[in-house]
Amino acid sequence: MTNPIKTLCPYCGVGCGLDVSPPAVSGKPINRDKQGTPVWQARGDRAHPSSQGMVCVKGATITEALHKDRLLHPMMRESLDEPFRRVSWDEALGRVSDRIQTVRTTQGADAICMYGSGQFNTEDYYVAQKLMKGFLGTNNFDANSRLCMSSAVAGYVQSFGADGPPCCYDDLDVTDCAFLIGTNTAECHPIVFNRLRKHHKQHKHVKLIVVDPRKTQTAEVADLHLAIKPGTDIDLLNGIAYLLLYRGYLDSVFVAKHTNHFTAFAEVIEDYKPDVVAKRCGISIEDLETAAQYWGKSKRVLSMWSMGINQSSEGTAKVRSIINLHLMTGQIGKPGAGPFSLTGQPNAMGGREAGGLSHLLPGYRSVKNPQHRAEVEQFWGLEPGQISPAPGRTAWDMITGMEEGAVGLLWIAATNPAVSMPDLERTKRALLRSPFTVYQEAYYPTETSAYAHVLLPAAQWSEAPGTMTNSERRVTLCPQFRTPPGEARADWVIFAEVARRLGFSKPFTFNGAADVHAEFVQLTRGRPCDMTGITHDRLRYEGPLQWPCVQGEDEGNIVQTEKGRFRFPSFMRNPQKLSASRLAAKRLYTDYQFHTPDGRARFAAHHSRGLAEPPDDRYPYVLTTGRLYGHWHTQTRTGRVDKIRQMYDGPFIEIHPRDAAAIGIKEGGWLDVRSRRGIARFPAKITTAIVPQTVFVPMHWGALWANKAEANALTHPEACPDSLQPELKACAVQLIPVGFEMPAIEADAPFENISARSTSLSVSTPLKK
Ligand SMILES: Nc1nc2c(c(=O)[nH]1)N[C@H]1C(S)=C(S)[C@@H](COP(=O)(O)OP(=O)(O)OC[C@H]3O[C@@H](n4cnc5c(=O)[nH]c(N)nc54)[C@H](O)[C@@H]3O)O[C@H]1N2
Ligand SMILES: Nc1nc2c(c(=O)[nH]1)N[C@H]1C(S)=C(S)[C@@H](COP(=O)(O)OP(=O)(O)OC[C@H]3O[C@@H](n4cnc5c(=O)[nH]c(N)nc54)[C@H](O)[C@@H]3O)O[C@H]1N2
Ligand code: SF4
Ligand SMILES: [Mo]
Repeated sequence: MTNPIKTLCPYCGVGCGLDVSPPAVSGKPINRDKQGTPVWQARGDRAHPSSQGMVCVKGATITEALHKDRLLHPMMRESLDEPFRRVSWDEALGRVSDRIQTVRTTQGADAICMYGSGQFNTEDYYVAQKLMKGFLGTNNFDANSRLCMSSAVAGYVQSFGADGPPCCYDDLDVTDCAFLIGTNTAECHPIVFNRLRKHHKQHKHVKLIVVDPRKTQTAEVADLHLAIKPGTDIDLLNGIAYLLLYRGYLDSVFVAKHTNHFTAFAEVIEDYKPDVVAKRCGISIEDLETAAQYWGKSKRVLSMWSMGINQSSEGTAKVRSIINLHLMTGQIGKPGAGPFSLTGQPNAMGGREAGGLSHLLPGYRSVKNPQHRAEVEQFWGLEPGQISPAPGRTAWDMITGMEEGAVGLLWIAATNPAVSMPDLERTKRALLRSPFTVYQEAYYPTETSAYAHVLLPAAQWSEAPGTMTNSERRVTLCPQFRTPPGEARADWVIFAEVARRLGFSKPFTFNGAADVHAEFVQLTRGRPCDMTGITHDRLRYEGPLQWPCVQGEDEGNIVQTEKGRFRFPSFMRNPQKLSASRLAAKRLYTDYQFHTPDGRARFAAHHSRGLAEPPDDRYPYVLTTGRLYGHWHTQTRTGRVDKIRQMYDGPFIEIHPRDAAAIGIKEGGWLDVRSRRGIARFPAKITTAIVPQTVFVPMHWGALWANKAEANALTHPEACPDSLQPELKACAVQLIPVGFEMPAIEADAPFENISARSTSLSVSTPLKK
């Protein structure tokens, strides 16, 4: 029997290790999906330090989605109302590079935009940055991480002087108090939650606090669930800070030695007395006191957060307010403690390392910093001044850019903006105005393919090698173990080929993904995310590695045996040295030296500003949106897995019984949900799991999977001024009951003839301009 192949689950940022085996393993029946197609089998990898053999339903079923409805060949059309025709790679890439040249000369490089994804490998991210920011000289590269992690990035940078979650998953096993705010960890980061829950169950003293307007599966097992009103997180956090200060839990030595700006912060929290805070948040004073007590009395406090914090018009301030609590109690840089942002996508972290947002450069650098630009220009062999000092367009700025006619070419890869962007009607209208859209995808169709002029088939996970970094800064190699279907190619290979066609031949000639990686890590040398000690080979033989991992300090000395275990080879150097340096990589800031000029962390003094679009008489309810355990985003993969599809009947809206009675809606009755921007329809799910005056809809059902059930038809693009991350978690809506039958609605024009579950490449996507 052959050994299983070790890789990483390509769904969420937990980054679980997978053991995958071919469909046919000798002595066993061939593994097939329900349709009878032989498929690889995925299991948890016990040797992976992050997940220790565990997986959730998404990871366990990933192989069933890989072969269905794939985009197999490049396709092209002159205008969006024509059908696609199959073309060769040569024709497609010739067309793309010609168009780039034309736009550069007629409109300038800043009329070119690329919108990428936390589902890229680090190698894909890197080559895209080199092409866009380096050789084309425009910073118009942004990723869907703008909708996801950018508030966490901005918060870390402002408070600590650099990005990078300081904690690790081993902290889950040793903390005394877990403070989960704006995260439905049980459904969205299940294996992180499993580890935490096991520890929580085993140790009576361990407290679990959950802050969420919904009683999620995460909140159900909490010792304390604070069901705050949406948008009152800063009130709560400042309220807890007030109590910590006045109940004697301040670590004044830590504050004096390792922080700045405490006085300004202390002045702000004076306004957050318990009675005021309890009222604003809609919780009891006792619960607020309990939260502060749990925090203050625990030796080790680990806070975790995700989209309930980041997706907010005050997202960065929320992140910094969480960090404030850690700084005032000295809860950082030690086991079981620290502010831990849970990353959404499998390689959102790698994206940050490679500079994959429109204000970043590789190696945790910033386009605004002249020295950073000079370092990268020199490394890439560019003329000084070639990298623009101005941050490029964010995802939403690309939409407004198309509205203004300022975008000549939009290149979308590994994301499905026709479902996931805010204010979807506006987004779709803008996409219709794009004069030339390239869409690089693994599947066909997706909702976004209707807006493309050129479709480029991408090899996805399992079909091309690359690396990904998970939430605890651990890099795992994802080897290729399947042949890409049709003519699909790796994303970075496509970027590099276009670059060469544009005349940048030598800088974009790579000898494989390992070569791209080796070049990229040189740009992390001496940076907070130093990965110069990591190579594809080392990951292959030694297994996943956390950064910082500095070349020379720790070259690695473990190999894998046939049994998949690890042992020290005979030529081993000092194992103590290895473990010391690997140990040092587990947690950041153990020496309390932060990446600010004076080494001190910074307190932030922020008042609560509340929601960007608060409810009013016309739109009296707050709509919040989010995820379900089984589905992944826009369902391109999970919608094609039988087991997962059977878990959910379809989209729905959660509403409190009191509100349901007030508007006269019964369980299963249809509700028209209207915001200032759009309309969607859902059957009602009446539940006390949501606070009154608030409703919840899942984000997973785009136009291909349901009729008018798009969460983002309703949301708005108002964003945090620091992170520019839109407030996808809240908008004001009205609710209108429309009976028990799904009301007849006008078909969504681009998809009249497409059923997502039975498609072939001959399907055209007629679209009226
Ligand atoms: N099953 C599954 N897992 C996933 C994903 C998936 O699609 N499916 N996607 C991955 C990605 S990319 C991401 S970003 C993560 C997201 O992971 P999470 O952030 O955990 O998921 P969400 O459901 O988007 O939102 C979390 C919670 O925020 C709450 N919330 C809403 N408004 C507020 C508020 O004002 N304050 C507070 N405190 N909470 C609020 C919501 O009620 C919701 O329960 O999940 C990752 N994991
Ligand atoms: N209302 C609302 N909207 C939201 C959110 C929310 O909470 N509420 N969350 C936001 C967040 S946090 C996120 S991360 C986004 C996610 O939103 P999207 O990024 O739009 O969602 P996905 O379905 O993950 O899209 C990824 C696409 O990449 C394709 N793909 C997979 N692998 C590869 C590959 O290797 N190469 C290429 N080229 N393509 C590949 C998949 O087929 C899929 O179509 O949604 C955002 N939108
Ligand atoms: S928890 Fe995340 S990384 Fe782990 S198996 Fe599930 S989806 Fe994959
Ligand atoms: Mo995300």
